Amino acid sequence: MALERTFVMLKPDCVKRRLVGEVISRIEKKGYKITDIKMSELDEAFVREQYSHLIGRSFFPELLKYMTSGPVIGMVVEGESAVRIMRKLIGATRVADAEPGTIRGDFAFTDTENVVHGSDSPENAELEINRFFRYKVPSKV
Ligand code: IDP
Ligand code: MG
Repeated sequence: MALERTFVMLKPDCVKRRLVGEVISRIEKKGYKITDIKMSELDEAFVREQYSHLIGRSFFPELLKYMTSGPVIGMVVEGESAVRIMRKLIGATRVADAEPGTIRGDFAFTDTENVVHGSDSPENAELEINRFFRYKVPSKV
């Protein structure tokens, strides 16, 4: 086991459906610490970078429309094996495969609008954290 950090993003449907507290509560109850958080709207360029592995797939236009449909909340989540274990808490990508008890298993009902994102490796976590938080204005206080 290793202390890790991962990037978790509450997607537009999560914010619209008022599931933010529920999802954050599950992350905290598992014992993880949220060490940074920001609400933001994503633009097309961001979504194309974040989901570059899916450009060309038939559902990409739908994914782009969804991810730019409203604000998201990005977080840095820290704890033991945070990358792998957060993916377990989140559940499978496909709604039919997401087990009850996982966030997607309990709340998602389409393959696209699946409530929450979690990085799939420590390397991608660092890339995704930098991508999401890079526009943050440094505090002068
Ligand atoms: P992940 O979010 O579980 O890591 P990825 O394969 O990285 O899954 O896909 C990113 C996002 O693209 C998914 O969370 C979902 O919103 C959307 N997506 C992935 N596969 C499909 C699909 O087959 N149909 C519709 N949307 C999909
Ligand atoms: Mg992924």
